[in-house]
Formats: sequence, C-alpha cells, structure tokens
Amino acid sequence: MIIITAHDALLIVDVQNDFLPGGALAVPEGDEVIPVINQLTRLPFGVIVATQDWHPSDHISFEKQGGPWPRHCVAGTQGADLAALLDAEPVGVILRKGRSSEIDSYSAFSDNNGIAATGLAGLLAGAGVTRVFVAGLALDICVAATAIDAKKSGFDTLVVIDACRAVGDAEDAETAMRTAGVRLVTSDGLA
Ligand code: VGL
Ligand code: ZN
Repeated sequence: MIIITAHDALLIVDVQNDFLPGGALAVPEGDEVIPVINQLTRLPFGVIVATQDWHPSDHISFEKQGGPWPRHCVAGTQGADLAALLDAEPVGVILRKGRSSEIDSYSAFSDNNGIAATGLAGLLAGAGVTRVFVAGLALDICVAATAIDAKKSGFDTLVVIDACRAVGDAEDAETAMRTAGVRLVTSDGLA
C-alpha cells in the first residue's frame, strides 16, 4: 500500500467536457476516469491541482491553423469546463494551460518548447510536496507530458493508470513514462 500524506500532490489533468465522449476531442471511455478520481480526492493529499486546457480560438494546435487537433477547449466555452461529475470541492488550485496562440502546452509544468514554466513546480515545492500523483486525460498526451516533467522537476512521480484514458497509443506512452523514471500504479494500491 502507498500511504498518502500532506507531502503528496494529486494532479488532475484536463478532465474537461471536450475530452469526454461526445466532446470535440473525445477520449474513448474518458468519462470512466471520473468516479476513480472522485475516490482519489478523498485521500489526504497536501495539494490537489486540476488543470484545464484553455485555448484561444485561433490556437496553433487547431486543424484550421495547421495543427494536429480539432478545435477544442476554447477558453470560456462549455467544452473547456471541468466535467460536471468531477467533484471539484477538494480541488485547491486550478491551472489553465495552452493559453498562448503560438505554442501549445501539453505539460502542466511548461510549454511544449520547454521554455515558459507555468509556476507549478515552485507552487508544489513551496507547499512541501515531494511526491506527485497524476491522473486524467489524455494518458498519451497531457498526462504523459505532465508526469515526465514532474519527474524532471525533481518530484517522485506516479501515474494512477486506471484514473487515465488514452486518445492514441497508451503502450508507447507507458514506455516513455517508465523510461523517464515515472512509476505506474493503480488506485487500489493507494490509501
Ligand atoms: C490534450 C490534445 C490536445 C490533452 C490537449 O489534454 O491530452 N490532447 N490538447
Ligand atoms: Zn489542447
């Protein structure tokens, strides 16, 4: 068993309407992470952060701008809202990322150039966090990028795999995370 203490943080990545079935960039079974995450948030984490993908309407990642993704998570739209069934009450910090038109930010720690830090690493360290648990959507994009950056930022990093779903290749993402020193665990191993 892994015992959660105040030195642990939970990062809930992009559990937003546009990533749920029926959404603009639907992650298959994305809604299935919600009850698992709602159980995780009952554990005594020192900090719980929820991220939101939060794009301007001309964002570089959109197909119309030559990017890889359909228009999604436009700032202030219903698609960008946190999933209604996610229990947001225990969430202490909301972090909105991908807000520049010019550069995407898969990771909650910095932009995709690895240049502009979001301030999350300092926020966590300042709160006495030494270990970070990551859950949410999508496993192979924003969860993987966030977990790998958490590890690079010096945190012991674990991804709660049953609290994530992938939009593409989960196995490649799992390999990349393991190679980076991220541990993969299941929610039934946490208390
Ligand atoms: C994401 C693709 C584009 C994610 C965000 O949250 O995983 N994926 N923007
Ligand atoms: Zn996005």
